Amino acid sequence: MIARIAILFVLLAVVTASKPYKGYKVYEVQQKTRDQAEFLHHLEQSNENLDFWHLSKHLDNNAQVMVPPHEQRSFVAGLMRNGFQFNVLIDDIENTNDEYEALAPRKPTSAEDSILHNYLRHSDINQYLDGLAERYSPKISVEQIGTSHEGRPLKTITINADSQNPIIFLDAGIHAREWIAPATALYAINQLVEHATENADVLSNITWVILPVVNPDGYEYSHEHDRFWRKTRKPAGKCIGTDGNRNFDFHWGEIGASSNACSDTYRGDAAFSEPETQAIRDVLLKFKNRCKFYLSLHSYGKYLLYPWGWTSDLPETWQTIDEVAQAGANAINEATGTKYTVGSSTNVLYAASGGSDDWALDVADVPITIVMELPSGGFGGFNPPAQAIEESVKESWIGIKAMALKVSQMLNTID
Ligand code: 0X9
Ligand code: ZN
Repeated sequence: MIARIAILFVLLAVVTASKPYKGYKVYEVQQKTRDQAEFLHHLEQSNENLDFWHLSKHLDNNAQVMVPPHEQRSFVAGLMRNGFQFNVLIDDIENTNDEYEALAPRKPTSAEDSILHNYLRHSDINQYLDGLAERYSPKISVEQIGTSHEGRPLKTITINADSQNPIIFLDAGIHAREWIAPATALYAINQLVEHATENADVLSNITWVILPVVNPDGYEYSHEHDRFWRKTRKPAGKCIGTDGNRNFDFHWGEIGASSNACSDTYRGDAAFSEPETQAIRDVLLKFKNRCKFYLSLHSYGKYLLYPWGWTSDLPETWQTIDEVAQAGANAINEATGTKYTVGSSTNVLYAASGGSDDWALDVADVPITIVMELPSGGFGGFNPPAQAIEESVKESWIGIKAMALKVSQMLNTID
């Protein structure tokens, strides 16, 4: 009996423990030639154990790769054989996790304080939305637009719910580990609802619909079990999860989207196989013709990206989209000096098909669709430490607001 209880405890510990990252290193790799860029691209596609935190096809734009201990020798040997210059950016990820935890956030004094200094959990985020809807009804409303695989409610907040304005749809957190994205969406909500007078210029003729956490199962999993989890959590073959941003039904399963269920960029068993991507599909189709701007928040890299992600060709209307993205980049640059790179995702980053931005432009007829890759974290990586959330979200909001303003000024000319 005692033995059985002991086994149960061991099993429970294994099931609930966080994934250890002892000895995992992050390498920064310089790509100087086309051949070197090709080599890295091939590695990314072929070795699911290597986690490319950052990879751009542009020469001189360094790649950042997290490598588990058992792969490090062969990874380094491959780099040396191919004449790469590289350095170790993070020597042991586990230590940075400890450093993060040591920087424990202080006790929040209000909801706003909490948003600025903590990565809120999904239930707290939904509670914040529900509270706003109660306080500010009928201007503010909260709808459940779907349910995640594990049963979490996918809630949008609508700001100016009592008017029929053109819509800006903002989402965040399709990739679980990019916590700064939901934090930024929450700050946008806070500004638009609780500081409406200061933001009147982007509220006078626009209705905002915001989904702050697209992938709550993955988000919670990245808090509880594996800090670098990216995908959804629905089992797929012998592995778990689909990359939501490869799961949309537009050139689904083509370039840059893996058919291997264990890959971090798994496209899914079929287009829209995930309840989370279905929810975005349904809400954007419901607002077809009314939604004028779809902005999807990711991290990291300081990019403002627009379609196409499936080809290096540009959409016919790319100049209009570019104008909006440039307005965001310029506003941020003027305010803080931070420089964003603007362009089509295939041309400035890499080709990846099945993305929500491409689908929204082509199928849901949203005239302006942009992916904002927010800045990276303090130690390099996806998220700033909690202490730096405030600075990050405030800077990003300047760019989001400038893009919204540009769209609101264009409403007569875009359709
Ligand atoms: O690869 C992605 O899904 C995005 N980058 S991330 O590092 N956050 O994963 C970029 C998506 C750009 N859009 C398309 N490729 N459609
Ligand atoms: Zn992402």
